[in-house]
Amino acid sequence: MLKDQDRIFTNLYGMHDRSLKGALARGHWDGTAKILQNGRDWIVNQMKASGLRGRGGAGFPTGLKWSFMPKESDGRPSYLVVNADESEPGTCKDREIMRHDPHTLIEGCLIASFAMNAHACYIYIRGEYIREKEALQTAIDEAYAAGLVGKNACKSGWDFDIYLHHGAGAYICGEETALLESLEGKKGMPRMKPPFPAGAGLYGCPTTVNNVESIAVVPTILRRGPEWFSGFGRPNNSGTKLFAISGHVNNPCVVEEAMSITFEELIEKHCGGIRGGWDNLKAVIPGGSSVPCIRGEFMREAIMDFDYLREQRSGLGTAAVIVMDKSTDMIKAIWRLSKFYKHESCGQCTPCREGTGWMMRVMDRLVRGEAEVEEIDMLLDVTKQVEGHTICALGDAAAWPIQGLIRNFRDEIEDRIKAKRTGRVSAVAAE
Ligand code: L3W
Ligand code: SF4
Repeated sequence: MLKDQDRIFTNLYGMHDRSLKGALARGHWDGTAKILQNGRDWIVNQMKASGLRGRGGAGFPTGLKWSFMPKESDGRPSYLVVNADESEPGTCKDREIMRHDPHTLIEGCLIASFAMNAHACYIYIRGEYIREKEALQTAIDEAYAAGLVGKNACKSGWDFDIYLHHGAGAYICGEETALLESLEGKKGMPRMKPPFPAGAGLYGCPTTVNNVESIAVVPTILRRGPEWFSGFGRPNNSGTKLFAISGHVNNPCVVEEAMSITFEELIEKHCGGIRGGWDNLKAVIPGGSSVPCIRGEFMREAIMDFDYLREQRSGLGTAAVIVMDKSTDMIKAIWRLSKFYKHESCGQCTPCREGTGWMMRVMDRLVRGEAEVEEIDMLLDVTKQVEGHTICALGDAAAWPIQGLIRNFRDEIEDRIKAKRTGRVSAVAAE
């Protein structure tokens, strides 16, 4: 369990002054130039030693990702791009950082950019995040006025500029290469990988794309040491982590905890328990809408980290924990996600463009019980044909929740079809 003194995002609790004055009082921007003086290799090695894995959903090791960037310029500039296009249903952790602790993020941008030899950083913020954009821009302006960024940032001798780019509300622009296309002024359509952004990213230049939380934890890790950070959680799953808990808990919240905390402890300590008690828990989506659900009875002892949840055929994803009690119509819940992914598909590759439509239309019928039982396996087969056969991960994200539904709640789907056929229940209307 995380003690208060080990929290990185202290301003998420109590929400005091988020201005530069407040940030300085909380210890941000303290000795930043000295951190830079340790040099690029030192910073990258510290990040590797901390064990930080990317907080945007994929969990790719951050220090390793930074080490892919060229050490010497080949004439092309290098860039850091911060992915603040937080759009995964259930996910609202980066929003809290930008609202209440924006200077932590900006200081992280400076250090990370320096470590990767980038003089410029772009923060791509979700279109709907208006107040967060304002908070962040105010903080950026304060940092420029105080000489913390800009020419000779923090009197380190390093010139560094930071730009805020406001997106237009498309989920797909959170995919890193679609985000780069969008930044370049084009339609947000994912690129084939490889090449990865480290080789050819923004304007064809070496680029690292990192999630807001991944960058915002950097200054504290470097101040307190990688051993401190890696001391939380299990090996390969280290650090503190923001969890966004929504749904049928008594007190939904965003909270920072030690990685690998059990689900029960997370819910009891921060959310006042499950609505109606633990016996009323039906299912949990532990990592944002892209990952499959897990049945409630397997969740109580679940360890909230990348490796454990992967072993349960789900994932930590963005750590957006969606809790559903027994009042939930699981078929309808997953149908709603299918509708979302169909709407958000950019349409450039056939398995996703056609597959998301197919899946949604079958889900439409399942939700009303108007399908044949055989269609359940047919739908599963379609998800397998989409999964792994698309340009970006949106295809997988559309397939996985349905696979989780069929794996865990096939009985519910079959019961609805049978009940509809015998006229025992009226159809559940799909709105
Ligand atoms: C160089 C290599 N770089 C991988 C880099 C790559 C990327 C990172 C992870 O999707 C997931 C997705 C969502 N050389 C590299 C390399 N990289 N191999 O590492 O890459 P990847 O492909 O594993 O994942 P991704 O495309 O970044 C992210 C899932 O997260 N998700 C979250 C979605 C939504 C949000 C949000 O709203 N904030 O994140 C939840 O599960 O489905 O599977 O940087 O370039 N050999
Ligand atoms: Fe676009 Fe879907 Fe293909 Fe991704 S998988 S590139 S969202 S059509």
